[in-house]
Parts: sequence; structure tokens; C-alpha cells
Amino acid sequence: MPTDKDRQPVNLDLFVGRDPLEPERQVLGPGAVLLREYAAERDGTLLAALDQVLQAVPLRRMSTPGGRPMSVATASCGTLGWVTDRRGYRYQGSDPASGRPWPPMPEAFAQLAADAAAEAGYPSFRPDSCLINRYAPGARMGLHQDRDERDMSHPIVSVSLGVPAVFLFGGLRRNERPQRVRLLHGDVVIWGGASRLRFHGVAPLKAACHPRLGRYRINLTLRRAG
Ligand code: MD6
Ligand code: FE
Repeated sequence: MPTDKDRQPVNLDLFVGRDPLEPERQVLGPGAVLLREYAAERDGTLLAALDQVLQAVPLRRMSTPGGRPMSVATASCGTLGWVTDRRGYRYQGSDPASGRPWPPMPEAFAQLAADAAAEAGYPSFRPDSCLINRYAPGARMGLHQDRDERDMSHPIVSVSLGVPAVFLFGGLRRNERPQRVRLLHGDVVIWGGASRLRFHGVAPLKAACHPRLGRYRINLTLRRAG
């Protein structure tokens, strides 16, 4: 006989596998799409390239303009890197920690971003900046808009690797309640067009273990910043 306990719904936040009912391609809004597992078959190439980049540029917790350390550890590659400090948020051509240029963007990153963007309806996207974010358990990203890029006609391409996270995808105004979208290893979100300035963030990471990345989630955010 099934007991009451057996009838409890599965807690999907703690379930690390895929839900077979979730579509491969999910429209999140006008110009915004989630391509589930789009990067999964290239993950070995991406992770090898990531290791190379992180040997040249260390992950570090930057400070917000308010002076508080971010919970996420970051680094960049490409001709422009995203930085934050007391002076604000911006892109710049050199790493403030070393004064040296950022490492070049691996072709595997650029190609993935171009392919995913084309699949989402942005056929001529070439990124010049890749932000690498590493989330440990508890790390999060508050709701914000991406508005430091020069030309807003280019989309943002966001690649999730490692442990699952809940992506918060809001509206054009901060007070709109965000959609909660579970992102697993290999998932790619592309947002541009009418959704380019939508507020977004990442809920605090739950503790979990991924066979390749251990307790971490890595997010690659690819942009045309300059
Ligand atoms: C993420 N990151 O790490 C999403 N946006 O999954 C962002 O949305 C982001 O880390 C602008 C600047 C820095 C970021
Ligand atoms: Fe963002």
C-alpha cells in the first residue's frame, strides 16, 4: 500500500536530473530562448579551453560599486573584460589585477556563442567578451540589466556548466516578478531584441555535486561589448 509519504511531490529544486517533459527549446519571451543541453556535446572542448584560460587569469571576487565583495568569483577573456569596483561597472581591455590584456577568447567559446545565437535568430553574432562566473554553494546574482555594452542590438549568450541553478528572468521593470528557469549543465540562454534589457539574476546556488565540476556552477556570458 502506498503511504502518504510516498505521495509527496518530488522537490524539483533538489532533483539534479532532467525533467523529460521539459522541451529542448523553450521561448522565454520575444527574442529570448533557452536551448537545453545545446552545449553538452562540446563540453569536453569547452572545459579544456576554460582550464587554459583560468591558468592565465585567476578567478577573483570583485567588489560592487558599493564596496561589497560579490559572492561570485569572476574572470574574463576576449578583447574586453567586464569589471566592477568602486568606480562602477564597465568593460576594459586589461585585467585590473595585473594590468595585462585579458587572455584571448578560445575559438570554441566564440563558435558556440555564434552557433547558439544563430539558432535563436541572431545570425551574425560574434562575441568580443566572455565573462566567466564561478558559483559556489550559496553564491547568487541579484536582479540587474546588462546595459554596459555599446550596441544593444547584439544579444547576450549565457552558457551554464556544472551544478544546476535557478535563473531569474524578469521583465523590463525591476518590480516585475521573474520567471524561475532551472538551468543544467550544457544549457544555453540567449536574450536580445525586445528582451535585451530584461532584468535577470541567479538564485542562491544549492549544494550539489557535478561529475566534472564538483560543487561549482560555471557560467560563461558571451557578449559583443565594444
Ligand atoms: C550568470 N551573469 O552568471 C549571469 N550580467 O549566470 C550575469 O547576468 C551578469 O555576471 C552582467 C554582468 C555580470 C554578470
Ligand atoms: Fe547579466
